[in-house]
Amino acid sequence: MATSLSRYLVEQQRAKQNIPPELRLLLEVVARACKSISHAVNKGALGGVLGTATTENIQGEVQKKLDIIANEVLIEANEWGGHLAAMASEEMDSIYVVPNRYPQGEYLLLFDPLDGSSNIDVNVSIGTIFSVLRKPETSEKVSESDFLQPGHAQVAAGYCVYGPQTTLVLTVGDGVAMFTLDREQGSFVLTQENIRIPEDTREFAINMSNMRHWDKPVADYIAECLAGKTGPRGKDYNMRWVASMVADVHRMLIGGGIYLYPAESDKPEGKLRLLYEANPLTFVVEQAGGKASTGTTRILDVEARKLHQRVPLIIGSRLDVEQAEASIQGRAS
Ligand code: AFP
Repeated sequence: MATSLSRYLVEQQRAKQNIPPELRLLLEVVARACKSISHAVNKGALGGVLGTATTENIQGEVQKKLDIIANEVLIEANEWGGHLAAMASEEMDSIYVVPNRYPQGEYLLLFDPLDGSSNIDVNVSIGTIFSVLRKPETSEKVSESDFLQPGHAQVAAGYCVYGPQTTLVLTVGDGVAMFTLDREQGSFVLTQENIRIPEDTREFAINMSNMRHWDKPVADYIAECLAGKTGPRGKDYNMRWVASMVADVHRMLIGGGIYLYPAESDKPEGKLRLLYEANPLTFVVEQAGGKASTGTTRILDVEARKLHQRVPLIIGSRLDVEQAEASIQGRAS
């Protein structure tokens, strides 16, 4: 019999005591919200959800209607269950504290409700990324500083890709499991456990049109990949760039590869957000045997100083990330 997400979580808790009931509720609610977002994405033009809203988010990016819808779905689904103290999102300037009319729980939830917004209207894979932290015991009244924890403090993380299939990928710090949405049953069904990323691959993902903004070590590393079999890396690489990190990272989770969004001269801090993009994807990738780095520091050890902090990101197959790090740090690889 197929294993549903609920059954998987219950059985994990029974065997390993690693998913207390509040965390299980939280993960089930996030999955339910992803199901609703998946339905909205699927309806597309028929649901009137495509196109741009009139608002901008904190990063000055014009919001798509679906960015706002996905954000609202996640907030509404999660605010009343008693499992959360507060939430933070790419689409909200500051944190959303659970209203007084509901009980407050011990967890904090961060999310990018819809990663890859530029792909919404053109029917290319997009996704939701989420990270779960425990509210620090020292804090009585929840505040933004409670969210500023290093990535290694995450208790759970994952993402949902809305592509040809809707796929939920999850870690609670004990390996990575993947669930596929069965639309007829209306539930996520376990389709792969103990996912491992191939250690060494021939595929990279980077936005080549930004080449003129890269630091020399990054440019040199990519030039070596492009040099192919007769170059220093001794193999022919393939390149992909979906422009939805969640889809690019999912591709490498299954087939291996390396994704880079480095610091660039016009984006010295990088483009991606530490707390709700880089950290959760890194938690998943590390749990699958991969690696993620700024080029000099493990992503999960980066100090979080502000909610919407950006970070340069190199993530994927272990050996490839180590080679990119070595190039950037001027070590022979
Ligand atoms: P949007 O969600 O604003 O489209 O950004 C997506 C993203 O953060 C990441 O998912 C992509 O890999 C990357 O940005 C694409 O960046 P470019 O637009 O520079 O290619």
